[in-house]
Amino acid sequence: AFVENLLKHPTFLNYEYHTKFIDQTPELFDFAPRRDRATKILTYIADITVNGHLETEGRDLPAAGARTPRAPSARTDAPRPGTRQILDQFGPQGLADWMSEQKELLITDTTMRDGHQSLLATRMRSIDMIRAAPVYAANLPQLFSVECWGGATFDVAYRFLQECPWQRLRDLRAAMPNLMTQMLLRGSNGVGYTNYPDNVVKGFVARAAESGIDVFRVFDSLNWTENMRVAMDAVIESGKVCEGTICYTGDLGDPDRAKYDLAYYVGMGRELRDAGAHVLGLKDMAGLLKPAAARHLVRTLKQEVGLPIHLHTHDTAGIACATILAAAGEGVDAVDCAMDSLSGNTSQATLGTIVEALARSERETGLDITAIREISNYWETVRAQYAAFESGLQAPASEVYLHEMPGGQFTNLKAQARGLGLEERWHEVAETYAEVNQMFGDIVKVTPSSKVVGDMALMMVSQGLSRAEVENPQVEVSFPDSVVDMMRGNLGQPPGGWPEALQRKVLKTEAPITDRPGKHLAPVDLEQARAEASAAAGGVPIDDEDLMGYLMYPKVFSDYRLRNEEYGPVRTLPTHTFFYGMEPGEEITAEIDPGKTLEIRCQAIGETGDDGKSKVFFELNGQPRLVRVPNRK
Ligand code: BTN
Ligand code: 3PY
Ligand code: ZN
Repeated sequence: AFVENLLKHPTFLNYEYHTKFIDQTPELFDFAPRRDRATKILTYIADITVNGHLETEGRDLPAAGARTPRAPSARTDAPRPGTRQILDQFGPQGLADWMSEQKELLITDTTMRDGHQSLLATRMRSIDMIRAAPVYAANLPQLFSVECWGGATFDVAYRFLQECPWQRLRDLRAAMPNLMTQMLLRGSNGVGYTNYPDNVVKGFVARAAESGIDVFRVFDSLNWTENMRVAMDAVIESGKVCEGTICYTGDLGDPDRAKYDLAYYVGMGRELRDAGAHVLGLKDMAGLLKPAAARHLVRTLKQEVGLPIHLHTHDTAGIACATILAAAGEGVDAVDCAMDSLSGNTSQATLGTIVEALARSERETGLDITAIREISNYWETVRAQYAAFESGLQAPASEVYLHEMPGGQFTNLKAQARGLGLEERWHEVAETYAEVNQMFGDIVKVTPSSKVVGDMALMMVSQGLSRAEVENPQVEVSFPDSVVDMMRGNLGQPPGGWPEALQRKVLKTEAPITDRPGKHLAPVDLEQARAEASAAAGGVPIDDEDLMGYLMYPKVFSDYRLRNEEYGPVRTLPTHTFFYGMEPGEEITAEIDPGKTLEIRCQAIGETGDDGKSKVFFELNGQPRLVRVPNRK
């Protein structure tokens, strides 16, 4: 009850919480009785109705119109067998062999992960995905996989959406029994921004496999194979598909960027093959791979490595379809696309367009274009609910060849720049980002290394520091923590190591490490961590999924669990209600358990009393209910 009061308190909700606050705020100790889940959900709705949601305040509103996106109907009762059955029957090597034998271009749909990560700041809620999942299973059984987990989705689910990423995975897995689910795993950085101890990485992979992931795309943010082995071994051990992944950067066609040449990629491809990868991932996270380079690279990797190749690219420059078609011409085995209405710009190539472009060709995909259009129309109505998270990006831009920012970072960094009052100076940020990359020795930029480059670039622009000043030993510079950590060697080693002079300036007398960061991290005592997680979340029981959430993000996880005690299963609310609350006369339903549905009607919003609380009148399954929430407006 103490925690509930704490969470409700305006100071806490405004993120101004500090420890003295507890001592100075005696009303926290007015304990309220324990409440049931329906009451908790009503409290959430009332709070958002009265106060609004912090995340959508001042942002664009969804256009009036369809509030509850309706999924198209599923064609058959029992979905046709798909890649999931091939994996179950023949194992990951059998699946890889099957891939190599297909003439059809195999397609991964990224809408539920990279699509919304790159266009909507990762804010898509599970309920909007779970409605579409059975339609994918029934109407698009020829898909290679559905990327729906990992990357930033894990963190954002807990932190901003107040929902459990594991439950999302289990629900999607159950709704698509014939399709492989796919996740993006940042190697030893798990789904976080820092290296985790080996036993945490292994435990995380084992748990993700158990909860429903079939394909693990494993990469390292510096392309350092050495730092990928723990995660790759764990995937192989789990019996799932290990997609060992090369991140593409630079420009294969530019002799001035010779650090990342064909020999470099072939060398890394062979390392990944020798490390046990079943499939070779080629991850062009920024959308820098030009069609001619794709042709060259795919042809050579197929010959020299021999694994089936799965290509991922972004449409930031507007060229992703051309790149995919070029790769398809050279026999790339699988490619990533997003459903039309969540494709383009910083997201993936347009799925329906690739299917149409290859119709009646050697690489015809076998996917039903009508089914694609129906699902895309559904995503269009879903996207409309998230207007607050649109980036405002109006057009593709060749500027990406200058800054090389990953699609998933672009909109985020823009928002960060806005937060620092640098919105008008965005192109300067982009240029500085490119300079920082050169200063760091021309590195692969993908989470988390991309975040370090972004932190440094924002700092330089906001403080008016030039590259020459940063590099000048005479000029005192206070580097961002993430830069210091990277120069210590804690994200691993880039090809050729870190630039020595800069490293010395950043670290002063401290000696960097040059071997694997995981070697320096003691294994976590998992049972002790479980006890800590439970204590941090008010004594709730912690299962293995929760434990992994806590190990990745201790504070984010604990805060999520504490809010969960306060607000209940808000994941079941319609997206419009979650972000905007309700209007008098409005009615919604929320299925809090299979078959247990709450019918909620908002009757009226009352005045604010002398106690600073507003009354919200509801009808819950026909019974009148009154909820009082503090009015913070
Ligand atoms: C979040 O942390 O942003 C999401 C979940 C909790 C939201 C609570 S509800 C009332 C208050 N208003 C907000 O905007 N956030 C908190
Ligand atoms: C992530 O790590 O989240 C990415 O999308 C990298 O491209
Ligand atoms: Zn991507």
